[in-house]
Amino acid sequence: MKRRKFLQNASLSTLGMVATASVIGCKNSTENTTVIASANTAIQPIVIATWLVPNATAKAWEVLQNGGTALDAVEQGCMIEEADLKNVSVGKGGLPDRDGNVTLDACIMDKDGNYGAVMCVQNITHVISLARKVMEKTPHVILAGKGAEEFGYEQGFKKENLLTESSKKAWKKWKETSQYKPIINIENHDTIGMLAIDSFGDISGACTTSGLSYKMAGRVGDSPIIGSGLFIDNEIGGATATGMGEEVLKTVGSFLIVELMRQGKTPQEACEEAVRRVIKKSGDRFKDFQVGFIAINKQGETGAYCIHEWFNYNVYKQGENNNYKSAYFNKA
Ligand code: SD4
Repeated sequence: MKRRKFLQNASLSTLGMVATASVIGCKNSTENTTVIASANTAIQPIVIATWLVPNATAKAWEVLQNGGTALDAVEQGCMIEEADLKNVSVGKGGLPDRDGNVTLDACIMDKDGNYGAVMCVQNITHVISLARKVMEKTPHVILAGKGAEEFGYEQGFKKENLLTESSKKAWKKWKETSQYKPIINIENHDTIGMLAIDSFGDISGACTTSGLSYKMAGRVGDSPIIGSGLFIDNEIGGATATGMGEEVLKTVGSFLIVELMRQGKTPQEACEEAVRRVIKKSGDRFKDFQVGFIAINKQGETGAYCIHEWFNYNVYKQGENNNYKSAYFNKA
């Protein structure tokens, strides 16, 4: 539950230009959302990431402060969660599939629209870096399973057992009933999607996950799929997703958000529209799953929206690392 805590009303004054404040209990979704207004001065570096990941955004911010690129920032930020054994949805310590194997998915996208991804990778913790290697060192954009792993070892990645004792214990407990039922906002949703703008004004993004816990062997969600789990267009902005990957995939949610921003929507409006599309397609099923999006545009404005309450996200901007509760659709 620790990961679910957030700053209920973060120090908005320190954020400077704040359009609408994050106020818990507001009925109106726009009132209930923090939107950092576009700066009328030069672009400020900014990092935004899904869920409560202050250490990850702090790392990314540090990279940006040292003059690093947004690409380096999102990679290094995500690596923090991949190495964190307490995060059971990302990297080492991730919950396994129903056969007890931890399989990781990740993707990364740079300012030039280059993209690299890996899926269903076992035994390598930093799959976000492996995805970057696919992007930079191969003629391909996606490597899966054994091939991705072999490529990783060739590139010097260490072979590791990703199943920790506590994840193994949780899996054994799950096996007692073997019931596969996605649960909203519990520990099977902590995928990190991260977007950053560097001091050059360029945008990059990354997304890394162990996917849904106790998934079928071979299952791949939205996180490593371009346009679904992540999309960046350096002219417009970027978006990334968390939650039920199957539903994000069917809406190509992150690409949709970037295209909506291209048409003039704010990041907040675009996230809200994407969530509404997911809901519309799902009929009544949306009541049983969570999807959340975050987005950023070229001006450094941010947005976030989700189906159900309690999705939260971190923003590091102007030296302040804050966590916000996302506005949400389902007020029932
Ligand atoms: C997936 N979208 O594999 C991921 C899971 C997730 O927070 O976001 N968890 O479907």
